[in-house]
Amino acid sequence: MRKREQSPELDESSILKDARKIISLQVEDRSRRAFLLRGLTLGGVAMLSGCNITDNDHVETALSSMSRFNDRVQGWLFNPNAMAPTYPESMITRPFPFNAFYGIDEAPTVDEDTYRLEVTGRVADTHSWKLEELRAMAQTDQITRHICVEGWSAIGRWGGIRFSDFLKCVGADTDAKYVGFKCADDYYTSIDMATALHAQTLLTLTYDGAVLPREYGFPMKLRMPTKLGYKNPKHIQAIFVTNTYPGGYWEDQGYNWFGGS
Ligand SMILES: Nc1nc2c(c(=O)[nH]1)N[C@H]1C(S)=C(S)[C@@H](COP(=O)(O)O)O[C@H]1N2
Ligand SMILES: [Mo]
Repeated sequence: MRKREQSPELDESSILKDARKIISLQVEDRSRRAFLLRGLTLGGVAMLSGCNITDNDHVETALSSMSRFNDRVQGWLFNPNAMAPTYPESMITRPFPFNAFYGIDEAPTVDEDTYRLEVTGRVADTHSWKLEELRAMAQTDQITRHICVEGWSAIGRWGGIRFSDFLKCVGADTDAKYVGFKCADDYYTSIDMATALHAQTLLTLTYDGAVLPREYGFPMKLRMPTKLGYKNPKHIQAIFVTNTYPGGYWEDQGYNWFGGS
């Protein structure tokens, strides 16, 4: 980046506030996060990003490239063989909390009979799936903790298809970087391939032994106990495999993209 003149509108405290938001790390590791954020000064950001930060546009560019850098580091640190904790049935949170970017009454109603799951991008088989076809695949169950950045966590039991089995079945290019999701409520997100292939990543069709209820994401929620709540898309309508960064609903507003351990 080219050296620029200092802009008089430069407001260090508001930039640092944005920096903290954009570069924020996962909440499970609060002490490390607090440490990193306390140590973050504007000079430090400039040094780390190799940029002379002098106006807001450049700050924005530097910070989002740092955030992408941060995602890459988290990707390198991700251990595909490390399992998230599982819990006994007695620890399930009842009732399980609802969360979305709207109220519970506005959760979308998806019609079971006309529903088709679209699968596109770097896959050999792009046919659209009926729910009954998905239910006919091998199913597995797990009790794990869901952690939301809004400050709550809850233990629940989800059942469905191991996502790595599904990706194999559609002939996905597992060397591709991303798997993206589009949802019935305009929500969207995307994940790294290593997490997509993790043994605990499930394409879930049930909650607590029954068909996934409307509020928890009928007909389908991708459940990843290694990632924060907002990375777990509900009401999935389309899945695509790609090398082009797809972002996400909250990620595009500054939440960390990797969003997990
Ligand atoms: N389609 C869709 N998926 C979504 C969201 C959403 O608004 N729409 N919110 C996310 C967030 S922030 C959380 S914490 C969880 C909440 O899931 P729950 O209602 O089953 O608790 O869903 C995630 N997946
Ligand atoms: Mo969340």
